[in-house]
Amino acid sequence: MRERLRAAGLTDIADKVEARERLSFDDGVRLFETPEFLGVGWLANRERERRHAGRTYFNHNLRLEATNVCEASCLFCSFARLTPDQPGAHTKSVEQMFDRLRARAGEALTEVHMVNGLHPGLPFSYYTDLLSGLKRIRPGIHLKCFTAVEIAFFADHYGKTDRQVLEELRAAGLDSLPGGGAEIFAPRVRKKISYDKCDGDRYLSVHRTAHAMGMRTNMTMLYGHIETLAERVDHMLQIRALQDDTGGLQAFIPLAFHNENNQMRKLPVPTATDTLRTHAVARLLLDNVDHIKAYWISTSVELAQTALWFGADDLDGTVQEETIYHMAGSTTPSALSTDQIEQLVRAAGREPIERDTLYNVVRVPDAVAV
Ligand code: V47
Repeated sequence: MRERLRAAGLTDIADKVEARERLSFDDGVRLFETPEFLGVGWLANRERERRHAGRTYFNHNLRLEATNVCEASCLFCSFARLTPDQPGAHTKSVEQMFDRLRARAGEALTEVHMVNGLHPGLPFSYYTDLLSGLKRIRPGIHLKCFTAVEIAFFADHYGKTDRQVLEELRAAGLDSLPGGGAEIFAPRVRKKISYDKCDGDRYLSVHRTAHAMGMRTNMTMLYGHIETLAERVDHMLQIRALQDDTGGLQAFIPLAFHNENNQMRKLPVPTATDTLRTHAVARLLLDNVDHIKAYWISTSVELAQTALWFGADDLDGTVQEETIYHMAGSTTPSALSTDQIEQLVRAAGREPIERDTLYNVVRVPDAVAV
Protein backbone atom coordinates (compact mmCIF):
# COMPACT_ATOMS: atom_id res chain seq x y z
CA MET A 1 0.00 0.00 0.00
CA ARG A 2 2.89 2.40 0.69
CA GLU A 3 3.86 2.14 -2.98
CA ARG A 4 0.31 3.04 -4.09
CA LEU A 5 0.23 5.96 -1.65
CA ARG A 6 3.60 7.14 -2.99
CA ALA A 7 2.45 6.85 -6.61
CA ALA A 8 -0.63 8.94 -5.70
CA GLY A 9 1.53 11.62 -4.05
CA LEU A 10 0.10 10.90 -0.59
CA THR A 11 3.31 9.91 1.24
CA ASP A 12 3.38 13.15 3.23
CA ILE A 13 -0.16 12.58 4.52
CA ALA A 14 0.58 8.92 5.29
CA ASP A 15 3.68 10.00 7.25
CA LYS A 16 1.70 12.58 9.22
CA VAL A 17 -0.98 10.04 10.12
CA GLU A 18 1.68 7.56 11.19
CA ALA A 19 3.40 10.19 13.34
CA ARG A 20 -0.01 11.25 14.73
CA GLU A 21 0.45 14.72 13.38
CA ARG A 22 -2.60 16.81 12.66
CA LEU A 23 -3.82 16.97 9.05
CA SER A 24 -4.42 20.37 7.46
CA PHE A 25 -7.34 21.75 5.45
CA ASP A 26 -5.40 21.08 2.21
CA ASP A 27 -4.67 17.51 3.30
CA GLY A 28 -8.40 16.99 3.81
CA VAL A 29 -9.24 18.28 0.35
CA ARG A 30 -6.53 16.06 -1.19
CA LEU A 31 -7.93 13.00 0.59
CA PHE A 32 -11.32 13.76 -0.97
CA GLU A 33 -9.91 14.48 -4.43
CA THR A 34 -7.31 11.75 -4.90
CA PRO A 35 -8.32 8.87 -7.18
CA GLU A 36 -6.47 6.57 -4.68
CA PHE A 37 -9.70 5.58 -2.96
CA LEU A 38 -8.35 2.37 -1.42
CA GLY A 39 -5.30 4.21 -0.08
CA VAL A 40 -7.54 6.67 1.79
CA GLY A 41 -9.58 3.77 3.16
CA TRP A 42 -6.43 1.91 4.19
CA LEU A 43 -5.11 4.90 6.13
CA ALA A 44 -8.46 5.42 7.86
CA ASN A 45 -8.76 1.74 8.72
CA ARG A 46 -5.29 1.69 10.23
CA GLU A 47 -6.27 4.65 12.39
CA ARG A 48 -9.57 3.00 13.33
CA GLU A 49 -7.78 -0.20 14.34
CA ARG A 50 -5.13 1.71 16.31
CA ARG A 51 -7.92 3.25 18.39
CA HIS A 52 -10.47 0.45 18.59
CA ALA A 53 -8.92 -2.66 16.98
CA GLY A 54 -11.89 -4.57 15.49
CA ARG A 55 -14.36 -3.40 18.15
CA THR A 56 -17.63 -2.07 16.78
CA TYR A 57 -20.09 -0.33 19.04
CA PHE A 58 -23.87 -0.26 18.84
CA ASN A 59 -26.64 0.58 21.27
CA HIS A 60 -30.16 -0.54 22.02
CA ASN A 61 -32.14 2.61 21.44
CA LEU A 62 -35.57 3.86 20.46
CA ARG A 63 -36.18 6.77 18.10
CA LEU A 64 -39.17 8.89 19.07
CA GLU A 65 -40.66 11.95 17.48
CA ALA A 66 -43.36 14.00 19.15
CA THR A 67 -44.19 16.34 16.28
CA ASN A 68 -43.27 16.90 12.65
CA VAL A 69 -44.77 20.40 12.58
CA CYS A 70 -41.83 22.65 11.81
CA GLU A 71 -41.60 26.33 11.00
CA ALA A 72 -38.28 25.85 9.20
CA SER A 73 -38.29 24.99 5.52
CA CYS A 74 -35.13 22.96 4.91
CA LEU A 75 -35.11 21.93 1.27
CA PHE A 76 -33.83 18.40 1.99
CA CYS A 77 -36.47 17.60 4.58
CA SER A 78 -39.24 15.15 3.71
CA PHE A 79 -40.53 14.80 7.25
CA ALA A 80 -41.66 18.27 8.31
CA ARG A 81 -45.05 19.94 7.78
CA LEU A 82 -45.16 23.73 8.03
CA THR A 83 -48.47 23.97 9.90
CA PRO A 84 -50.53 21.59 12.06
CA ASP A 85 -53.41 21.51 9.51
CA GLN A 86 -51.32 20.24 6.60
CA PRO A 87 -51.90 16.64 5.48
CA GLY A 88 -49.49 14.33 7.29
CA ALA A 89 -48.83 16.77 10.15
CA HIS A 90 -48.90 15.17 13.58
CA THR A 91 -48.26 16.16 17.17
CA LYS A 92 -48.52 13.53 19.86
CA SER A 93 -49.79 14.20 23.35
CA VAL A 94 -47.30 13.50 26.13
CA GLU A 95 -49.44 10.50 27.15
CA GLN A 96 -49.20 9.09 23.60
CA MET A 97 -45.43 9.47 23.79
CA PHE A 98 -45.31 7.76 27.17
CA ASP A 99 -47.31 4.87 25.69
CA ARG A 100 -44.64 4.40 22.99
CA LEU A 101 -42.04 3.87 25.70
CA ARG A 102 -44.35 1.75 27.86
CA ALA A 103 -44.91 -0.50 24.84
CA ARG A 104 -41.20 -1.38 25.02
CA ALA A 105 -41.34 -2.37 28.68
CA GLY A 106 -39.89 -5.83 28.03
CA GLU A 107 -36.86 -4.57 26.08
CA ALA A 108 -33.42 -3.79 27.48
CA LEU A 109 -33.37 -0.29 25.97
CA THR A 110 -30.67 2.07 27.17
CA GLU A 111 -31.47 5.21 25.16
CA VAL A 112 -34.31 7.29 23.77
CA HIS A 113 -33.23 9.46 20.83
CA MET A 114 -35.85 12.12 20.13
CA VAL A 115 -35.82 14.77 17.37
CA ASN A 116 -38.79 16.99 16.56
CA GLY A 117 -39.89 19.75 14.24
CA LEU A 118 -39.74 23.39 15.41
CA HIS A 119 -43.39 23.67 16.45
CA PRO A 120 -44.36 27.28 17.23
CA GLY A 121 -47.60 26.40 19.03
CA LEU A 122 -46.54 24.29 22.02
CA PRO A 123 -45.70 25.55 25.52
CA PHE A 124 -42.18 24.91 26.80
CA SER A 125 -43.72 22.78 29.57
CA TYR A 126 -44.70 20.24 26.86
CA TYR A 127 -41.01 19.37 26.46
CA THR A 128 -40.14 19.33 30.16
CA ASP A 129 -43.24 17.17 30.83
CA LEU A 130 -42.12 14.80 28.07
CA LEU A 131 -38.65 14.39 29.53
CA SER A 132 -39.74 14.01 33.13
CA GLY A 133 -42.49 11.55 32.17
CA LEU A 134 -40.14 9.39 30.08
CA LYS A 135 -37.69 9.31 32.99
CA ARG A 136 -40.47 8.38 35.41
CA ILE A 137 -41.42 5.41 33.23
CA ARG A 138 -37.81 4.21 32.76
CA PRO A 139 -35.61 5.92 35.40
CA GLY A 140 -32.41 4.34 34.06
CA ILE A 141 -32.91 5.38 30.44
CA HIS A 142 -30.59 7.93 28.82
CA LEU A 143 -32.50 10.75 27.13
CA LYS A 144 -30.60 11.98 24.04
CA CYS A 145 -33.11 14.54 22.86
CA PHE A 146 -33.39 17.76 20.81
CA THR A 147 -30.80 18.92 18.30
CA ALA A 148 -28.87 22.17 18.81
CA VAL A 149 -31.26 23.68 16.26
CA GLU A 150 -34.20 22.84 18.52
CA ILE A 151 -32.39 24.24 21.57
CA ALA A 152 -31.74 27.52 19.70
CA PHE A 153 -35.39 27.60 18.60
CA PHE A 154 -36.61 27.06 22.19
CA ALA A 155 -34.37 29.88 23.41
CA ASP A 156 -35.60 32.35 20.78
CA HIS A 157 -39.23 31.27 20.91
CA TYR A 158 -39.66 31.15 24.68
CA GLY A 159 -37.38 34.12 25.44
CA LYS A 160 -34.61 32.26 27.26
CA THR A 161 -30.86 31.91 26.80
CA ASP A 162 -29.46 28.70 25.30
CA ARG A 163 -28.00 27.90 28.71
CA GLN A 164 -31.33 28.42 30.51
CA VAL A 165 -33.05 26.12 28.04
CA LEU A 166 -30.41 23.43 28.52
CA GLU A 167 -30.53 23.79 32.29
CA GLU A 168 -34.32 23.54 32.45
CA LEU A 169 -34.36 20.56 30.11
CA ARG A 170 -31.59 18.89 32.09
CA ALA A 171 -33.50 19.42 35.33
CA ALA A 172 -36.43 17.63 33.65
CA GLY A 173 -34.29 14.65 32.60
CA LEU A 174 -32.27 15.53 29.48
CA ASP A 175 -28.92 13.72 29.44
CA SER A 176 -27.25 14.59 26.13
CA LEU A 177 -27.81 16.13 22.70
CA PRO A 178 -27.96 14.23 19.41
CA GLY A 179 -26.00 15.58 16.44
CA GLY A 180 -28.78 16.47 13.98
CA GLY A 181 -29.23 19.87 12.39
CA ALA A 182 -25.58 20.52 11.51
CA GLU A 183 -26.09 20.02 7.74
CA ILE A 184 -23.15 22.01 6.28
CA PHE A 185 -21.93 25.02 8.25
CA ALA A 186 -20.70 27.02 5.21
CA PRO A 187 -23.10 30.00 4.89
CA ARG A 188 -23.17 29.64 1.07
CA VAL A 189 -24.79 26.21 1.41
CA ARG A 190 -26.81 26.81 4.53
CA LYS A 191 -28.46 29.90 3.03
CA LYS A 192 -29.70 27.74 0.18
CA ILE A 193 -30.76 24.51 1.87
CA SER A 194 -31.84 25.65 5.34
CA TYR A 195 -31.95 29.43 5.34
CA ASP A 196 -34.48 29.89 8.14
CA LYS A 197 -33.03 27.90 11.02
CA CYS A 198 -30.04 28.60 13.25
CA ASP A 199 -26.72 29.11 11.48
CA GLY A 200 -23.55 27.08 11.90
CA ASP A 201 -22.06 29.38 14.53
CA ARG A 202 -25.14 29.09 16.72
CA TYR A 203 -25.22 25.30 16.29
CA LEU A 204 -21.61 25.11 17.46
CA SER A 205 -22.24 27.57 20.26
CA VAL A 206 -25.14 25.48 21.65
CA HIS A 207 -22.84 22.45 21.71
CA ARG A 208 -20.14 24.54 23.39
CA THR A 209 -22.62 25.56 26.09
CA ALA A 210 -23.79 21.97 26.59
CA HIS A 211 -20.17 20.80 26.92
CA ALA A 212 -19.44 23.57 29.44
CA MET A 213 -22.33 22.19 31.51
CA GLY A 214 -20.75 18.73 31.41
CA MET A 215 -23.14 17.29 28.82
CA ARG A 216 -21.88 15.11 26.00
CA THR A 217 -23.08 15.59 22.43
CA ASN A 218 -22.74 14.18 18.90
CA MET A 219 -22.36 16.10 15.65
CA THR A 220 -23.34 15.29 12.08
CA MET A 221 -22.73 16.42 8.50
CA LEU A 222 -25.28 16.11 5.71
CA TYR A 223 -23.23 15.37 2.57
CA GLY A 224 -23.75 14.62 -1.09
CA HIS A 225 -25.98 17.51 -2.22
CA ILE A 226 -24.79 21.00 -3.25
CA GLU A 227 -21.75 21.32 -0.99
CA THR A 228 -18.17 21.31 -2.31
CA LEU A 229 -15.51 18.97 -0.97
CA ALA A 230 -13.74 21.99 0.55
CA GLU A 231 -16.97 22.85 2.40
CA ARG A 232 -17.08 19.33 3.86
CA VAL A 233 -13.50 19.74 5.07
CA ASP A 234 -14.30 23.17 6.52
CA HIS A 235 -17.28 21.64 8.36
CA MET A 236 -15.14 18.91 9.90
CA LEU A 237 -12.38 21.32 10.89
CA GLN A 238 -14.84 23.64 12.67
CA ILE A 239 -15.95 20.60 14.67
CA ARG A 240 -12.33 19.67 15.38
CA ALA A 241 -11.60 23.20 16.63
CA LEU A 242 -14.57 23.11 19.02
CA GLN A 243 -13.52 19.70 20.30
CA ASP A 244 -10.02 21.06 21.00
CA ASP A 245 -11.64 23.59 23.32
CA THR A 246 -14.24 21.43 25.05
CA GLY A 247 -13.62 17.68 24.58
CA GLY A 248 -17.39 17.14 24.92
CA LEU A 249 -18.05 15.56 21.55
CA GLN A 250 -18.46 11.78 21.51
CA ALA A 251 -19.15 10.83 17.92
CA PHE A 252 -19.23 12.31 14.43
CA ILE A 253 -21.86 10.97 12.05
CA PRO A 254 -21.75 11.58 8.29
CA LEU A 255 -25.34 11.58 6.96
CA ALA A 256 -25.85 10.65 3.30
CA PHE A 257 -28.36 12.87 1.50
CA HIS A 258 -31.63 11.15 0.45
CA ASN A 259 -33.63 12.73 -2.33
CA GLU A 260 -37.24 11.51 -2.24
CA ASN A 261 -40.28 13.63 -1.32
CA ASN A 262 -38.29 16.81 -0.81
CA GLN A 263 -37.42 19.95 -2.73
CA MET A 264 -33.97 18.64 -3.67
CA ARG A 265 -35.33 15.56 -5.45
CA LYS A 266 -33.63 16.47 -8.73
CA LEU A 267 -30.19 15.95 -7.19
CA PRO A 268 -28.57 12.51 -7.31
CA VAL A 269 -27.73 10.80 -4.02
CA PRO A 270 -24.09 10.20 -3.02
CA THR A 271 -22.35 7.17 -4.48
CA ALA A 272 -21.15 4.25 -2.38
CA THR A 273 -17.51 5.30 -2.81
CA ASP A 274 -18.35 8.84 -1.73
CA THR A 275 -20.00 7.50 1.41
CA LEU A 276 -17.05 5.26 2.27
CA ARG A 277 -14.54 8.00 1.54
CA THR A 278 -16.45 10.53 3.67
CA HIS A 279 -16.31 8.22 6.69
CA ALA A 280 -12.60 7.62 6.01
CA VAL A 281 -11.71 11.31 5.70
CA ALA A 282 -13.67 12.05 8.88
CA ARG A 283 -11.65 9.40 10.76
CA LEU A 284 -8.40 10.97 9.54
CA LEU A 285 -9.26 14.65 10.06
CA LEU A 286 -11.12 14.35 13.38
CA ASP A 287 -8.10 13.21 15.35
CA ASN A 288 -9.64 14.40 18.64
CA VAL A 289 -13.01 12.63 18.24
CA ASP A 290 -13.18 9.07 19.56
CA HIS A 291 -15.95 7.64 17.42
CA ILE A 292 -17.05 7.79 13.79
CA LYS A 293 -20.55 6.45 13.43
CA ALA A 294 -21.96 4.83 10.30
CA TYR A 295 -25.71 5.38 10.59
CA TRP A 296 -27.02 2.32 8.78
CA ILE A 297 -30.40 3.92 8.08
CA SER A 298 -28.68 6.65 6.10
CA THR A 299 -25.93 4.66 4.37
CA SER A 300 -27.75 1.31 3.83
CA VAL A 301 -26.93 -1.69 5.98
CA GLU A 302 -24.41 -3.06 3.47
CA LEU A 303 -22.45 0.18 3.18
CA ALA A 304 -22.47 0.64 6.94
CA GLN A 305 -20.87 -2.81 7.23
CA THR A 306 -18.24 -1.82 4.65
CA ALA A 307 -17.64 1.52 6.39
CA LEU A 308 -16.40 -0.53 9.36
CA TRP A 309 -13.26 -1.00 7.19
CA PHE A 310 -13.19 2.68 6.19
CA GLY A 311 -12.84 4.41 9.55
CA ALA A 312 -16.20 3.81 11.25
CA ASP A 313 -16.31 2.01 14.62
CA ASP A 314 -19.98 2.52 15.53
CA LEU A 315 -23.22 1.48 13.87
CA ASP A 316 -25.69 3.53 15.90
CA GLY A 317 -28.51 1.47 17.23
CA THR A 318 -31.60 -0.62 16.94
CA VAL A 319 -33.58 2.62 16.23
CA GLN A 320 -36.98 0.90 15.85
CA GLU A 321 -39.22 3.78 14.76
CA GLU A 322 -37.62 5.93 12.07
CA THR A 323 -39.35 8.41 9.76
CA ILE A 324 -36.88 11.13 8.66
CA TYR A 325 -34.98 8.83 6.28
CA HIS A 326 -37.84 6.57 5.31
CA MET A 327 -39.90 9.55 4.18
CA ALA A 328 -36.85 10.64 2.15
CA GLY A 329 -36.57 7.29 0.37
CA SER A 330 -34.43 5.07 2.61
CA THR A 331 -35.15 1.42 1.86
CA THR A 332 -33.43 0.03 4.95
CA PRO A 333 -35.52 -1.67 7.61
CA SER A 334 -36.68 0.83 10.25
CA ALA A 335 -35.47 -1.41 13.06
CA LEU A 336 -32.83 -4.03 13.70
CA SER A 337 -32.73 -6.25 16.75
CA THR A 338 -29.54 -6.42 18.80
CA ASP A 339 -29.09 -10.00 17.49
CA GLN A 340 -29.31 -8.76 13.92
CA ILE A 341 -26.77 -5.99 14.55
CA GLU A 342 -24.40 -8.45 16.19
CA GLN A 343 -24.68 -10.75 13.17
CA LEU A 344 -24.13 -7.88 10.73
CA VAL A 345 -21.02 -6.77 12.59
CA ARG A 346 -19.65 -10.30 12.73
CA ALA A 347 -20.45 -10.89 9.07
CA ALA A 348 -18.37 -7.79 8.34
CA GLY A 349 -15.44 -9.36 10.19
CA ARG A 350 -15.65 -7.09 13.24
CA GLU A 351 -16.42 -7.61 16.95
CA PRO A 352 -19.77 -6.31 18.22
CA ILE A 353 -19.92 -4.51 21.56
CA GLU A 354 -23.14 -3.18 23.01
CA ARG A 355 -22.54 0.22 24.59
CA ASP A 356 -24.67 2.78 26.33
CA THR A 357 -24.92 6.36 25.06
CA LEU A 358 -21.74 7.37 26.90
CA TYR A 359 -19.79 4.41 25.47
CA ASN A 360 -19.75 2.39 28.67
CA VAL A 361 -19.77 -1.29 27.72
CA VAL A 362 -23.18 -2.86 28.39
CA ARG A 363 -22.48 -6.32 26.99
CA VAL A 364 -19.88 -8.11 24.92
CA PRO A 365 -21.93 -10.65 23.03
CA ASP A 366 -20.56 -14.19 22.99
CA ALA A 367 -19.18 -15.26 19.65
CA VAL A 368 -21.68 -17.57 18.01
CA ALA A 369 -20.32 -21.03 17.26
CA VAL A 370 -20.44 -21.68 13.51
O1 V47 B 1 -30.83 16.73 11.34
C1 V47 B 1 -32.97 15.11 7.22
C2 V47 B 1 -30.80 14.71 8.44
C3 V47 B 1 -30.80 14.42 10.69
C4 V47 B 1 -32.53 14.22 5.31
O2 V47 B 1 -26.65 11.99 17.27
C5 V47 B 1 -31.45 14.02 6.16
O3 V47 B 1 -26.40 9.86 17.51
C6 V47 B 1 -30.36 12.87 4.53
O4 V47 B 1 -29.07 13.67 13.22
N1 V47 B 1 -31.34 13.07 3.64
C7 V47 B 1 -31.42 13.62 11.82
N2 V47 B 1 -30.36 13.36 5.78
C8 V47 B 1 -30.65 12.33 12.11
C9 V47 B 1 -29.48 12.57 13.01
C10 V47 B 1 -28.82 11.42 13.71
C11 V47 B 1 -28.93 10.16 13.23
C12 V47 B 1 -28.31 9.10 13.91
C13 V47 B 1 -27.63 9.32 15.09
C14 V47 B 1 -27.53 10.61 15.57
C15 V47 B 1 -26.82 10.86 16.86
C16 V47 B 1 -28.12 11.68 14.89
O5 V47 B 1 -31.11 13.79 9.48
C17 V47 B 1 -31.29 15.81 10.45
C18 V47 B 1 -30.77 16.08 9.05
O6 V47 B 1 -29.45 16.51 9.09
N3 V47 B 1 -31.75 14.61 7.32
N4 V47 B 1 -33.47 14.89 5.99
C19 V47 B 1 -32.46 13.73 3.98
N5 V47 B 1 -33.43 13.92 3.08
